[in-house]
Amino acid sequence: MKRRWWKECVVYQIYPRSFLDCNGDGIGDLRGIIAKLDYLKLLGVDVVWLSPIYKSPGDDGGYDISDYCEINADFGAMADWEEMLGQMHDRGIRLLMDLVANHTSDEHPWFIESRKSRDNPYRDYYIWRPGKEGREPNNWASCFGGSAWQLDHVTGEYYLHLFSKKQPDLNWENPRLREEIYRIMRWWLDKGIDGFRLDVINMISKMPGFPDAPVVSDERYQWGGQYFIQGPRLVEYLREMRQQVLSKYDVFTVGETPGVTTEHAVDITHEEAGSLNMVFQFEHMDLAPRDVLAKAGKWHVGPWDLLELKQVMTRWQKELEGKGWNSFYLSNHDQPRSVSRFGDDGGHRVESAKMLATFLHMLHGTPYVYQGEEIGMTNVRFESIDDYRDIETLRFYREWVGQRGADRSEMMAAIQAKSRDNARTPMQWSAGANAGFTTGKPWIKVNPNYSQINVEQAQADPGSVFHYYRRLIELRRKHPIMVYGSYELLLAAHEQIYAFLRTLHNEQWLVILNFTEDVPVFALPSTIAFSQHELVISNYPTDSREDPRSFELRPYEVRVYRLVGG
Ligand code: TEU
Ligand code: CA
Repeated sequence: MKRRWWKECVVYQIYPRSFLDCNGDGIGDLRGIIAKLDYLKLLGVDVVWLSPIYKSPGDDGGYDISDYCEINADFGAMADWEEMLGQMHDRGIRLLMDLVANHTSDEHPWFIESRKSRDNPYRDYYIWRPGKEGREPNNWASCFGGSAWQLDHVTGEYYLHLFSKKQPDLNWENPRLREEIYRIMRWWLDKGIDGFRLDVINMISKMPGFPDAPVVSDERYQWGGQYFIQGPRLVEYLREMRQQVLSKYDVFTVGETPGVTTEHAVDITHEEAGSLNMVFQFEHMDLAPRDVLAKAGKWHVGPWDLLELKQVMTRWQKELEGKGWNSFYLSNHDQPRSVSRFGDDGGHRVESAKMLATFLHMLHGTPYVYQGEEIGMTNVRFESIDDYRDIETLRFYREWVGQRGADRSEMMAAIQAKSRDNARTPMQWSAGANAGFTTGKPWIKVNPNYSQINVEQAQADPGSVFHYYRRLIELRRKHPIMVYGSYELLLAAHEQIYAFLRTLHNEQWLVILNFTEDVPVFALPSTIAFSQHELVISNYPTDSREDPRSFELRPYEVRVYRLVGG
């Protein structure tokens, strides 16, 4: 396993719209990021993944791009971006830009041309098909609901959009289009960035013929993922991207790959034969019985099973070990806040946020921290749908409550638990007006708990989640075992404790996580022998002399022990 900087780093994701507003228009901006680079340096993160800041009509939070080489005026100008990059590099912080190459905005000049006529030179930049028997070319559903096809009256054909109808899918079968994407990648790399996060990159190859998806429900449109996830030419396209662009720069790439399997991940991230350094998998984001997932999809609300989490994470740890490389995240701009979803955002918010942070940093892979996670920010739970902004959330509500007459309170409960806006409320900097995010009217309301949960309070409190993240990041920098140690699950069948070993040479770290508010007794398997132990980190006051072989865990308690001399 070769040593690489992108294995050793900690990545911090910024959703710019909600990070910090410096010009009072209620929208986060690049100057806001510049103003907080010392904060990120203090936290200790090495890399920033910046969600899209390109020109965009904003239909899907900037993931609908109309000019890849122009900065969205909401965020500032190219000069601001260049200053931000310089200031990041001055602090030894690297920058990943978010490349959305599966689709553009329908306001991109390519699409404006493409829709003009069937023989337009840009026609084949996108995926156009005639209707079938008066309907869409096939029965695929869009990820945001409704059909994945939109009829365009100009030429009487349909275009494919796996997301919103303002996000037409690009046709990667077209080598001219692929070259355009590689040109854009080079343009940004030549400006000095350090890599890319690649949006839904495993969807760019679609099954030729666009076959209908099997009908598995009485819905009008069906999930067609088996025909566009890990499609027939994906590995070929990624190899070409590596050969044409990535191999020529010292860059770091992470592919966002919904539905990816460990087998696909090895193909994509293999140290020698792969094309990207790592991928984001989604299995731990869908911990629910298969029938619940089939019925409610991401909107399912209910308990998740720790045994399933242990199985999922252990499979990913073991099946990539020595072949590819794992990323690991618990939240991002598409997911609910991790302390609300996996911990306890009530009485044990601080303890469970620290326990989850330890889980994030102690697994074998590169950890990703999402803005606000480092101070234990929680889900927001707006009462009115009018306070939500996310297209996916609004479409869900409109279809189920508006068109199908579903129970409003039940749908609002699902939205409060799973809406992407849970992660998009403004970063909470202080207990001042609008949590110090803006002097104007924020584009989305601030979470009312900002007066208790904010950076100012966290920095002043030595026992805060923030200082705990700093310690974890510092430990990673000092101890190669956190980066390169192998992983071994312990107590596989325990329903409350997640325990595992990390081993590097003759050193072992024992990680013990209580995922509940109960007080189970931890008992170390007798097979684990050691002569000395040292308490590395814990989230409660703990007597370091206490024997780690057996003790009672407190609610959401985490302990990490260094064991030597087996
Ligand atoms: O997300 C792709 C994706 O899988 C999401 O649709 C996710 O599954 C869903 O939002 C969970 O609720 C990427 C971006 O991260 C997301 O913000 C964009 O909306 C999407 O692609 C289209 O670009
Ligand atoms: Ca602003």
